[in-house]
Amino acid sequence: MQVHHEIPDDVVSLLRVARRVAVLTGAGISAESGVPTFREVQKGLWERFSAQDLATVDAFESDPALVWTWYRWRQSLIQQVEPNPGHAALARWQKHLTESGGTLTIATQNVDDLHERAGAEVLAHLHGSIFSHRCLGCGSAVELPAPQYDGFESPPSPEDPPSCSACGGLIRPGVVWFGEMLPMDAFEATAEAIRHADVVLVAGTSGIVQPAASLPLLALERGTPLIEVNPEETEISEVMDYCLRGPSGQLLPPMVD
Ligand code: BJW
Ligand code: ZN
Repeated sequence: MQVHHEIPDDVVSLLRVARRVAVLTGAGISAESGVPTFREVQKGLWERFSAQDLATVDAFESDPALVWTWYRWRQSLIQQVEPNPGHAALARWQKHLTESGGTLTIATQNVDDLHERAGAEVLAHLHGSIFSHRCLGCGSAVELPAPQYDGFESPPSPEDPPSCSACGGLIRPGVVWFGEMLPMDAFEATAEAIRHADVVLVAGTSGIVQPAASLPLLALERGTPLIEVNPEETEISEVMDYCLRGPSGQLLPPMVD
């Protein structure tokens, strides 16, 4: 593992010749847009809670209004922020590689839509989408517009989730909670992209949450170079060939252009 605060020449050369790039992103790539990450302490109403307290079926079943309101607040916040230069750089690089006959796949653990809004195509949303909904009881998909709260404030009081018109069950966000399976097609597509890549880039993830955190390890089977972009050391830094220490919004544009 080599740790760098600037982009070393051998990374520049590696990226210049890469034709098949697989990217795995996490909450850190959206941090500079103003979307809070999971391992940082939350603010306001949510200060007392961690992702592990809220992102589970048990939490939703025992206090549906609390968990629902957390998701409604996050939907509203995400709608009000913009993609940052990190998202934009990946979108540019994807377009450039695709036009020249290569590929750049993006698999994200994020439930936001900032990669798409920056103009990128996302291969896999490993943990689902915060803007989709389904019934907890019968699984029917439900369309609900995201709320628009004032600024980044939480809603003034907890709101109950709506109930399903077919079975009366509670409507839940279409995300993957702890203890739930990841969508198999998204997981398999990501594994395939990493197995066939000639460079794997991991940006803005703590590498704590499984099984997503183990996906980059598939690159080790073929000795594919692994590059991490993160201001901090992570659970998976040790297996990386290069750890580029800094915010993705600052490091990705010069890596790509
Ligand atoms: C920057 C930056 C900047 C800051 N630029 N970077 C093996 C061992 C132990 C436990 C398990 C295991 N296998 C499975 C488990 C259980 C569990 C798990 O992993 N637990 C861990 C806590 C240990 N996993 C699961 O339950 C998964 N399901 C599963 O395994 O199913 C099989 C099964 C079923 C039944 C029984 C048993 C097994 C599902 C995991 C679902 C995770 N869901 C969440 C919530 C999604 C919905 C929502 O958004 O609310 O997904 S949790 C949360 O963590 C979210 C994220 O996608 C995920 C990953 O977080 P991420 O993206 O890495 O963010 P952070 O906040 O952790 O890190 C941010 C990083 O950014 C940091 O490194 C910063 O330094 C960096 N950063 N600014 C670049 N500017
Ligand atoms: Zn239902």
